Amino acid sequence: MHDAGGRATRRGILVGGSALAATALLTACGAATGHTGADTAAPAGDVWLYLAILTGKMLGKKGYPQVVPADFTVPANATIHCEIRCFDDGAASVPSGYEKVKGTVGGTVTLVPLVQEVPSGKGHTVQALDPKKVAHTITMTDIGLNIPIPPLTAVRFTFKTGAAGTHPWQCMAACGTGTGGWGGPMSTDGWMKGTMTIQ
Ligand SMILES: [Cu+2]
Repeated sequence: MHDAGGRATRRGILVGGSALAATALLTACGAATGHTGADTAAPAGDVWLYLAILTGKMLGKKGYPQVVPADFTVPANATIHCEIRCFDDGAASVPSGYEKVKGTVGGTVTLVPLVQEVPSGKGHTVQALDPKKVAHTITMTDIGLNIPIPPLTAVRFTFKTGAAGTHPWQCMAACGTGTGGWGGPMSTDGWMKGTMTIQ
């Protein structure tokens, strides 16, 4: 399932013809230990993690937004600088509380608008989003991490990992198909749910 999704993603991007999105995607697929971001400085030894959120339209699979990669690995006992570029332009309803940032260093995320698919400016730092402006979340209940993600935005934050283990994540914004928007990608591994492995 994950492999099939990944192949569909890469094919969809190439068909879509978006070089910028493809660049973001390839970066995301690197899943990023030790990769230094070109546009943001980090202290040596810190770890970068890049994720992208692509739309069903980009992927050629209507109604199926996808976090790419949905399964990713980060080192144990490390400081992780994460950027999630959300190319989705629409919001979805989110249960009360999931619009709040939880589990990051400082309890905040920095929101940088995407202009022509590229982060533009320094953005602004928040502890929560307007609940009506959440497109997706990456939520790991077991470690208390909740990252609300608005449309067409790069979300930047830092978090610290503990011991090795696996942690499932689930999007809590009803971005899928079917009743209440909780079907399709929301209930399918590799799309709006996946696993973070700490090793
Ligand atoms: Cu979602």
